[in-house]
Amino acid sequence: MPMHMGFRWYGEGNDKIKLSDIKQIPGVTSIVWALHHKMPGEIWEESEIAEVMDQLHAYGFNGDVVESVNVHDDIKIGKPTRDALIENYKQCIRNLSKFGVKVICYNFMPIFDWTRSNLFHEVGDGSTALFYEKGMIQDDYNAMAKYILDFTEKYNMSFPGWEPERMAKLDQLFKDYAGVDHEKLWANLKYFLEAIMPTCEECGMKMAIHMDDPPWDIFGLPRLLINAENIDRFLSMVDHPCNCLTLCSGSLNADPNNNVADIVRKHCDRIAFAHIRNVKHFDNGDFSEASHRDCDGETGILDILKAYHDCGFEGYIRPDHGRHLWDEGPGNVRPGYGLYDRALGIMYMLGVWDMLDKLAGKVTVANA
Ligand code: DNO
Repeated sequence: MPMHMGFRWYGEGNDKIKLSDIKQIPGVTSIVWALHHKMPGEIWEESEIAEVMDQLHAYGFNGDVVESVNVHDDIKIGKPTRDALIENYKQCIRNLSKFGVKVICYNFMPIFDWTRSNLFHEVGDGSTALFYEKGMIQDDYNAMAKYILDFTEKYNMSFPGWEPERMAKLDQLFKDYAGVDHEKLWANLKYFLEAIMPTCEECGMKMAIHMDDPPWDIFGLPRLLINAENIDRFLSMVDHPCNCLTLCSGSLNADPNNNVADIVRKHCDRIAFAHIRNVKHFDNGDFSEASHRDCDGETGILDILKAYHDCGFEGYIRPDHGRHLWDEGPGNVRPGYGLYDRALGIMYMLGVWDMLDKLAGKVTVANA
């Protein structure tokens, strides 16, 4: 069985890109989706899941991968309320599995999901991309959050992991996390995973933790999924086939010391979901996102794809953030999630993959 090519879609009424657009990109079989109106801790009801699945099936896509079912802060902090919230999480796993979902992507980053200082940075060729200016993400978390939240408010959109309801309580959240250092966070992650593994096993669900983005502590908050050593620790801490990775090449490679291809070769059987994103580094620690073409960044896209191919990867893979091209700009595109560059990324990835198949004497079969 080959790997499954996916495309992230934010849902009817929440994404300008239509399923009929995605259908025209060669090779896509899987829509990576979520119920974006759900707050962390809420149960995803069967009727809500069924509605999305019907939309996907109407175009012949599967909805095997959900990104993300977000984990409530109380679980990450280790508050007494966590047990009830974990029960709700288990119910989400059960409900999703009834509709064929096989992989849940999630993250265990305190307070903030992915973090950038500029959502539309000029790349130099007329396109724009997400940008991280190290100096801007140092002390003032309120200023950073304000930049993101002003944007989402202005353009009437919400970003996953940046729910305004949570962000409104930012100072309180920081207080709640005050006692949570790296070791405490590891312990709380272990507690969460050990509690849900039996349900995952029962349901055939793989939990695929996303890498921390960027892969270092920010604003004094600990981050765990940041390098090969910590990935080893994570996988052995709960050594269960349902405890898997969303190996995000761009998140990890924001730290140029990380070699993603080596991690693929070491842990291929525990990678349920692969995100392919390319990053260009600057000497002062800033980084910009780049096209998927290997030589446009320093992530080693060709080595990574070769590693997946050599390992016989049969999981799900998707292009990650793309640049904003042509008529895409603030107001008409979700930052990082335009149509064009991700479609180009898919063609690049499939071009490489098909050639690797051919060199290995395998026949590539088109999707129906
Ligand atoms: C950003 C994404 C992340 C990812 C979550 C997973 O574009 O890669 O927001 O979905 O961290 O929980």
